[in-house]
Amino acid sequence: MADQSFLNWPFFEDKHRALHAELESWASANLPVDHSDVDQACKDLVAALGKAGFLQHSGAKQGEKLDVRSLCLIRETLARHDGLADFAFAMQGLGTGALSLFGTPDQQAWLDKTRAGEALSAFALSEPKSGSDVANIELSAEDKGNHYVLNGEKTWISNGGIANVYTVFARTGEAPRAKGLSAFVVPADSEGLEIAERLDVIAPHPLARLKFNNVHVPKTNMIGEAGAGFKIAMSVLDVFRSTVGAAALGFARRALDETLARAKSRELFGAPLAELQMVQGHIADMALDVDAAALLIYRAAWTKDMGAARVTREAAMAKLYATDKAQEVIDKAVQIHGGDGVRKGSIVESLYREIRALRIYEGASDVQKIVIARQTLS
Ligand code: COS
Repeated sequence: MADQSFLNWPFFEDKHRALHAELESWASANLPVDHSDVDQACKDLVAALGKAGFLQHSGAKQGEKLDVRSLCLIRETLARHDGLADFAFAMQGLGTGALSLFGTPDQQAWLDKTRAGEALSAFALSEPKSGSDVANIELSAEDKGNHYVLNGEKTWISNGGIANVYTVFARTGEAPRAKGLSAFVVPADSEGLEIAERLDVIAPHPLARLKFNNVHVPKTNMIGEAGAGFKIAMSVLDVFRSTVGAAALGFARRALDETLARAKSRELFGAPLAELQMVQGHIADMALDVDAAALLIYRAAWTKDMGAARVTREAAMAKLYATDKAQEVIDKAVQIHGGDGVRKGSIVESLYREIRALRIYEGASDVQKIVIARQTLS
């Protein structure tokens, strides 16, 4: 069992400790799931997480508030048990984040379904020519009076192909670059919205390139105001970037756990690995990185929950540090496992593949450095 002493840190309340205990017991009984069909596995996971009540935390209707500490605790715990379960939970939150923060009551009706596990959601921001450079979005939304017409492409869209609803960021053209974007809620069955390509990656999950061919979207589906799309996207990422760090932390804790078990049980040169000082050096580094990442993540989450208008700097620090350090922690775990560490299907081998994308999506490590530097200089 992973170290739980962090739950006594002052960032947490009793409700968080109760949530953690409930989820830990659910995850121990239900995870990991079979990953051989990731589409079906994600649909099943969303249904199960919805039924068990955990998806209630993934969104917030008017009068409610997203609790970032709960989101982080859930992602950390799920990731420790099963990366795909974390993914399924995370997408329900990211995909509806703009609705939780800026949606009208009518638009928020989607949350009833996504939080019950009856609909899947996706966040459609990236395009072939705008991954890190969000202000360069080209997908156009033309104002036609009572509706908009969307044309263009989105790519690297997680849950693409299985989502029931997409949050789509498009160019409405009020001004150049960042000030000319708007956000829309677009049902997956909208005419003209097609899955152009399914994308396969080293730790598979549902992922696709989408094409919008004259997709008609009612004006009432615009989230927030025309031209506010960039700030809406950034506000959503301010909440969810800390949770990406939390998922990385879950992977790192699992890698540390596996390493401790290995170091205590495997003998080398007539004694357990754990007695070798070089192994102890690695374990010290791993434990330190895990605790430091947890401090940054829950600092960011707590700051947001306490009412900070923006946690751009805190969230960027949490994501950057936790994901980069988790990669190092897992690499050490692989090293200490020797041949077993690179054997297909071993736990540390799958962690090694799972962690890599977290240093890229929702703002690559390099982008987080830009964000931190700008915030520090301002
Ligand atoms: N919250 C609210 N507003 C924000 C904000 C935030 N976190 N970040 C920026 N803004 C505002 C700025 O204040 C600025 O508004 P004003 O001109 O009124 O001051 C506006 O948005 C434009 O910001 P900025 O000039 O910083 O935009 P840039 O084009 O330089 O882009 C980066 C900034 C690179 C940080 C942004 O494009 C980014 O985060 N890229 C990574 C995208 C990403 O995460 N992609 C993954 C997709 S999801 S898998």
